[in-house]
Amino acid sequence: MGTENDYRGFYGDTQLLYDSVLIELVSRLNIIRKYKVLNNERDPIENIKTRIKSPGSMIEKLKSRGITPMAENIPGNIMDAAGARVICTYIDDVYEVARILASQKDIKVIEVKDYIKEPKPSGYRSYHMIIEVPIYIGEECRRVCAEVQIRTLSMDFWASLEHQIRYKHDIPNQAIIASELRRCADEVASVEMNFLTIRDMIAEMKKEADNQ
Ligand code: 0O2
Repeated sequence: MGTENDYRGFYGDTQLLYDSVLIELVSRLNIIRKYKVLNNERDPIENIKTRIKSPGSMIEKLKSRGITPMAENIPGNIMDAAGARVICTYIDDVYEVARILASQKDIKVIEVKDYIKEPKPSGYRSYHMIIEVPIYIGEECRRVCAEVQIRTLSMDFWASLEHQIRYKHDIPNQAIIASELRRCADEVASVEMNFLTIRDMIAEMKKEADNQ
């Protein structure tokens, strides 16, 4: 984790682009929440986190692509310098938030990776979008890319723990741990489906009771 000065030192003027695109994204997501609640629907979002890729990770990423690790080489080459993680309550909320964002006419969807339909070999589940968003820097309109990771509480629970464990390199038998983590991912996904079924059962019971 770099300090604010590390970020400023590395990102220079591009930092304003990434700070701004994240402000814009969070604002659009919060408007989705308000609009849902005003329409007597559930707020689909539990919380939103944002980050600008750490200078260390960004330098590694640029080098791995054979690009000189300088801030001016980021826009146009790297699309996940700015990232928002949107934690939703249920799986259907994930797809609803993604659908609404993609439907906004001035947003261009560059890439979608649906690791919910096709989880990663690690067991990781999440819906990833790279989108291009217009932002105004003073009078000038710039189109800036950002990565949006949308996932449920349970997907985030698994990913956060797995991320912590994965960075402990003194694990003697990686294969066993990887297989255990995949098993946990399957169990978490199954519990999540049970919650969804219970939610739908309650809604059905309520509808029947209201009709009587
Ligand atoms: P950071 O900065 O810590 O978020 P690409 O970015 O396209 O070159 P890749 O791997 O194809 O590389 O991108 P992908 O699959 O969209 O995933 C990128 C991000 O997803 C990662 O960011 C993680 O945040 C998350 N992620 C992907 N796989 C896993 C996983 O197995 N476990 C967990 N916990 N998270 C995962 P970075 O790159 O790590 O950087």
